[in-house]
Amino acid sequence: MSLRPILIHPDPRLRKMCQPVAAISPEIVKLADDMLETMYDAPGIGLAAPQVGVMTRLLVMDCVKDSELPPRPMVLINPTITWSSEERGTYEEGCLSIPDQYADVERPAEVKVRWLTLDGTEAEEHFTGLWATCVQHEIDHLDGKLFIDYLKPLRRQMITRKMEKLKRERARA
Ligand code: K2U
Ligand code: ZN
Repeated sequence: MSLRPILIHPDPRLRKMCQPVAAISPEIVKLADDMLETMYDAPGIGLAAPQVGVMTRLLVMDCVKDSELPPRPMVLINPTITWSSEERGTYEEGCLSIPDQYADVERPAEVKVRWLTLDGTEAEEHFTGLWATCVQHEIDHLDGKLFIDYLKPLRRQMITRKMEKLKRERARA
């Protein structure tokens, strides 16, 4: 397993529509492994393949936050949302590609998602709470969408300017 560098917004690779996974190859298995390690190290509760520069429809998540409970690492390949609740919920979201910026985002409170697991079987689950927020946030990444796209233009622009400054400073370091 190895840590992968996480791309920081703005980056054109974070704005691409990702391609479906065609076959579950050893490279895909290693990518999922590395993404889980990178997510836990960040730390985060979700991570999408474009965030580590791989433009494919794969995401990982583990929204178990209580350290007393066993972790629940999940790998979702070619995920699709098959149902969204009318009811909506608001959560203060962050993003590992937009460090230290948080804003309230409203989304459907519950979603049903279908995906392919690493062993090639179909799965479907009804997500609620933080899991629902996280899986929608990650699937947005696969479509080149970021949580700041739900904010007003001025707020989005301010955050983008801050990230451009951060990248300039990191480049100098
Ligand atoms: O995709 C990512 O960048 C990881 C996101 C996933 C996420 C964002 C918003 C809401 C839920 C999940 C986070 O950066 S992981 C860090 C985090 C942890 C707990 C709550 C919010 C964000
Ligand atoms: Zn994100």
